Amino acid sequence: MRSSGAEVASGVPLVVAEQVRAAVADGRPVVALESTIISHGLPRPRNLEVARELEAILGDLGVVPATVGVVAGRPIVGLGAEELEMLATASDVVKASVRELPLAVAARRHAATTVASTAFLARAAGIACFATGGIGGVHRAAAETFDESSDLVALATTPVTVVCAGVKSILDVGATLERLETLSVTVVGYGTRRFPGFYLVDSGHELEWSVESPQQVAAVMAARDALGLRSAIVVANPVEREHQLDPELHASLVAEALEAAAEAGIAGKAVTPFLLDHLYVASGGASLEANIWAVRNNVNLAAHIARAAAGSGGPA
Ligand code: PSU
Ligand code: MN
Repeated sequence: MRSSGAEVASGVPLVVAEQVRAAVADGRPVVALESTIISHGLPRPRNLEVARELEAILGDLGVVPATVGVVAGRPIVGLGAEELEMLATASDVVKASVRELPLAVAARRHAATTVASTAFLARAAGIACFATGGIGGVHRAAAETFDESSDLVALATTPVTVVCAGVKSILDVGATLERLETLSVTVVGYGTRRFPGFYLVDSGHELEWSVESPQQVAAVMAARDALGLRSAIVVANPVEREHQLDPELHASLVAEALEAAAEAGIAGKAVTPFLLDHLYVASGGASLEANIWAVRNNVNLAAHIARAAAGSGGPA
């Protein structure tokens, strides 16, 4: 069942799955999930299994999953099983950040949404909480290429809470943290004052603030809203130590992947999928396992945050 009760803007109906619409209307917990990680970030057929598993983790915790994507030009919040399968298996799925949304909608294309476009569409559907693996940020050669993810801009202007394991470690983590500061994006460590490194527990960068419980995150969200701020809250949640990639292996893999990308002349939005795939192949699949563990961990925490924010999270 579909409802078009929300609109991105007049004329572009945002398709919100009925169970998502009802949960938002009733103030029950909902967590949004992105689809770029499914279509472009994870190898097939594991991508579809993971997409389904993430929805199941939420469901088991009493939270309504809302995976976001664009199917035949229709932006959907709460993809159905067939739509999810299509975005995971079709060969003509474009990677759509915010600026590609109008193109994908007008051309009636299938599109996977990034952190930026997922946050935008989720917020339009009234969803405040969102889980992913790692957010985009400043690429290492940004001083020459100007390559910065538009995730940063979206986080500056979209009042959602994004649970992530840091930024992708293929990026310039320090520069990304500086940009998040410039853009007034609230960043808080979950149970740590070390900014996590996506595949790693610790990126080597410090955080000034940490929280210890979902209830504390919910309190920060409430304060942000009470202050009338429109920026995102990034909850940096480290992968469990037993699931992290070996830090030494990680360092050599990333250096190798960056070299391969430069040699192959990869640029623009193809950079992230190329590097992730290179890491996957070069690590014999180990990077994939760490990636999946990080996402699971984030989805689990996002569920508890959404429950706390909805007032069903139990005692503080
Ligand atoms: N992290 C991953 N896999 C991914 C991404 C992040 O482990 O596929 C995706 C997210 O959708 C993120 C996007 O929003 O990459 C950023 O891409 P870019 O750097 O081109 O903005
Ligand atoms: Mn880019």
